[in-house]
Amino acid sequence: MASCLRGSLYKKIEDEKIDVTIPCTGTLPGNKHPLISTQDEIIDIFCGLGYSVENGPEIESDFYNFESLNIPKDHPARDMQDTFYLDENRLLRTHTSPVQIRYLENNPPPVRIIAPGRVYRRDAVDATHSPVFNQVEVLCIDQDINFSHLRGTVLSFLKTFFGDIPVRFRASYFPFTEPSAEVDVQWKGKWLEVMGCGMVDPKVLEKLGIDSEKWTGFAAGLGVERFCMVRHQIDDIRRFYTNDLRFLEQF
Ligand code: 2U9
Repeated sequence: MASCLRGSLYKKIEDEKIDVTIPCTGTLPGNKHPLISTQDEIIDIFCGLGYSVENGPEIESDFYNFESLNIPKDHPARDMQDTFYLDENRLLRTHTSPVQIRYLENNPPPVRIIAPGRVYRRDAVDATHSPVFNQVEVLCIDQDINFSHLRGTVLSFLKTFFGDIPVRFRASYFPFTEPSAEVDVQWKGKWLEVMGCGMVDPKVLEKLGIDSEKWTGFAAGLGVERFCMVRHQIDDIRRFYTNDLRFLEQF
C-alpha cells in the first residue's frame, strides 16, 4: 500500500475512534403508570384468593347500571352517582357492578370474580374527584357465605396491600347490599376511608333468577386512585392524568 494511502487510513481510523467510556446521554426507559401498578397489585391479591378477572362495556344501559342493582328511577341513590347520559337509555357506567350482573346472567353460582375498570361520574374536578376514575369491584356468591367471610376477605386484602395497620368497619348504606359498611384504615395517624362493601341484597339475586335462600354473597368496591394516593401520599388526583414526567419518573 502506498505510504500516503496508509497514512489516510490511519487518520480515518483515528478520527472515527469511538470512546466507549463516555457516559451516554440516554433516553429514559418507559415505566408503568402508578395507577396501573396499583391496579395490577390489587388484581394479583384477589387472584391469589381465588378470584378471576371479568371485563365489560363502558357504555351501559339503565338496566345494567341501575335497575338490576335495585336502584329504581326515582331512587335518591341516583343522585349519589351523577350520570353522563348518551341518550334515553345509554349511559357511561358509574361503577363496574354491571360487569358482575352480566356475568351472573350467564354463569350460575358459585361465583368469585373481580371487575376492574374505568367508570364515569358527573363530578366537578377537584383534588379528590375526577369525572373518570378506576374501580375494582369484588363479588363472591356461594352457599353459606356470611359477613365473617366478607370481613375476613377485606382484612386479608388490606393487610397484603397496606401491611399490618388498624382497620375499622362503619355501618353504611348502598341500595345493592344489606347490611353495608364502609372501611377505613389508619394510615400515618389518620383514619382514611378506602372502600365500601356489604352482603349482596337478596333482591338483586332474585331479579337474576338466583335462589337467595340457597345462595348468599358479598360484594366490595374500591377506587384505584384512592388506594394509590394513600399508599404514596399523593395530594391531588389530577397528578395521575396530566402526564408530568417529574411526577411519573418517581414511580
Ligand atoms: C353486585 C352486587 C353488589 C358493589 C359494591 C361498593 C360496596 C362500594 C364504592 C367504593 C368507592 C365505589 O369507587 S367508589 O366510589 N363502592 O362501596 N360497591 S358494594 O356491590 C355489588 C356489585 C355487584 C351484583
